[in-house]
Amino acid sequence: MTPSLKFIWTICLSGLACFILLFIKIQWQTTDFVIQISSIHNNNYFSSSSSISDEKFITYLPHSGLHNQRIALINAMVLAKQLNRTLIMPELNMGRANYWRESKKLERQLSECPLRATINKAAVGHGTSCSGYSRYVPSTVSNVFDLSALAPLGIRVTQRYNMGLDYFERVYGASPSDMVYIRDSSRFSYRIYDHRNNTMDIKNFEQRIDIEDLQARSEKIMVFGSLFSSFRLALEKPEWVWLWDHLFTEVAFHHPTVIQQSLDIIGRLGGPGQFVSVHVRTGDGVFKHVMDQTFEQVRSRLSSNMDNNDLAVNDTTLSLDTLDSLESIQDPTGRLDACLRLQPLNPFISKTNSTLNPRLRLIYMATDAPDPRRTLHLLYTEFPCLFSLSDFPDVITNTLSATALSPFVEDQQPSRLGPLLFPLIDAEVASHGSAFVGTAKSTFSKYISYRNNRFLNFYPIPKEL
Ligand SMILES: Nc1nc2c(ncn2[C@@H]2O[C@H](COP(=O)(O)OP(=O)(O)O)[C@@H](O)[C@H]2O)c(=O)[nH]1
Ligand SMILES: *[C@@H]1O[C@H](CO)[C@@H](O)[C@H](O)[C@H]1NC(C)=O
Ligand SMILES: *[C@@H]1O[C@H](CO)[C@@H](O)[C@H](O)[C@H]1NC(C)=O
Ligand SMILES: *[C@@H]1O[C@H](CO)[C@@H](O)[C@H](O)[C@H]1NC(C)=O
Ligand SMILES: *[C@@H]1O[C@H](CO)[C@@H](O)[C@H](O)[C@H]1NC(C)=O
Repeated sequence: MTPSLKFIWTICLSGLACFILLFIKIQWQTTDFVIQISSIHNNNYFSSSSSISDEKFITYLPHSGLHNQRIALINAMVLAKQLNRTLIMPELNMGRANYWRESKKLERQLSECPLRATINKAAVGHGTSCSGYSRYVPSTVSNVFDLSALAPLGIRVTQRYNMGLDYFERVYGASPSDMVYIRDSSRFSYRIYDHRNNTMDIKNFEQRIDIEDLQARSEKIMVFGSLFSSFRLALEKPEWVWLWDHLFTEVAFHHPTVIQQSLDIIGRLGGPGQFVSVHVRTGDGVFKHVMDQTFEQVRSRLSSNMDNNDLAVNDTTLSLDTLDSLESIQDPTGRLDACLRLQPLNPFISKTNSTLNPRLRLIYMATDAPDPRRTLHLLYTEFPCLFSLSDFPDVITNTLSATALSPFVEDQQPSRLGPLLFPLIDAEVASHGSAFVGTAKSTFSKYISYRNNRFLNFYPIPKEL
């Protein structure tokens, strides 16, 4: 027995040593990262780093809202893996969306407009060549997204620190012959297929590109135009389908302020899985239309689950006393306390409170509606235990006053990034519901839905809401 014990000790000790080495390496990399960030404005920083290596790269031009940028990023990560190239991640725009433009124009806009916007707002107004960039807020990708899933998958990424036209020459020492451009002249110009025999439909794209043709290119840097759209990649092989889904689930918003503030709200809602969540998109015309549909689904989810348990309770059995006493509490904090007292103690352990009317279920609503208690008051009347971010004013204050949110905006006072984190906090809280109902066709809802599935896989919750 002694030798095997010795063996175990050896394993443990070498494991520990590896861990320490890894830790030191991570620390070192972190420091390195900080150095890179602090020298964003130092144009010469990278010029010496262009090494003679056979490493090859891909990159693309970002545009549109945050969720669309995220989809493009995930498409690019899958391509990086398929092509065994390092992905040069362009900056993320956390602010108002810029529009898709044909590659050459978009490339020029990205190189000039964000900077111009910080100098002179009028230079990026309507009718200028920079229209659409007045509220562009760049950030590094890792500042916003959790990229820890990439390394174990063998996906290499690096951050692009500015969008200058001479970037590849300056940083990678690339000459024109080292570059290959896959430009797009329309929003849906090319769809990329994962193998030649893939017969999936081209959908609304104009041109087909096979991955084999991209793999055959030997240029050092491959620059795509737009990579946005969930349909950009025609993936048929199970490993690529899996990869896309996996990245869509794992590459999550992980900004420290987002995590802290959403944990705060989740805790006050009784903890993860103690509430139902819903995403109600009201902003655009399209979404306004589906709002009723969303709530119809919430109603049916709430009541069908009660039915399943043979606990059908209709409005006549809803204790009027309970409702009255809840409605008399105007202050959201007091209301939340009262609602929490009605909820099942812990759905992870106990069954639903059999006397709880579905209308009294605790619900967290992520929404883009301004002042939802006023604009969506009918919903609050129907569901007295409905809460949203606006009911947590201290979270809002903390988020707004969080400092040094991004190396790109740290000199901005007040921080321009702060308010842009609200949607991310909404999404994070909603991901922790025991059930989630989203708004049809919203990419924002799709994100929450994937994250909610992930959460439920980690913490299986009894079938009822
Ligand atoms: N605070 C907050 N903002 C939201 C919410 N839903 C949508 N928004 C805003 O609306 C934008 C949605 O645009 P996008 O990300 O392209 O998703 P989609 O239009 O729903 O597919 C988000 O970036 C937010 O600014 C929400 O639940 N809470
Ligand atoms: C993938 O790229 C890396 C870095 O350039 C290289 O070292 C490696 O050999 C490549 N792998 C394959 C299978 O080509
Ligand atoms: C594509 O189809 C041809 C003919 O059916 C077959 O010989 C070939 O192996 C297939 N290639 C791939 C990558 O599936
Ligand atoms: C509601 O429940 C009560 C008591 O169980 C029953 O008498 C009544 O018919 C129900 N009403 C509806 C609309 O289902
Ligand atoms: C269940 O809900 C009722 C009100 O509907 C409440 O009186 C009771 O205390 C709750 N029970 C538990 C165990 O929370």
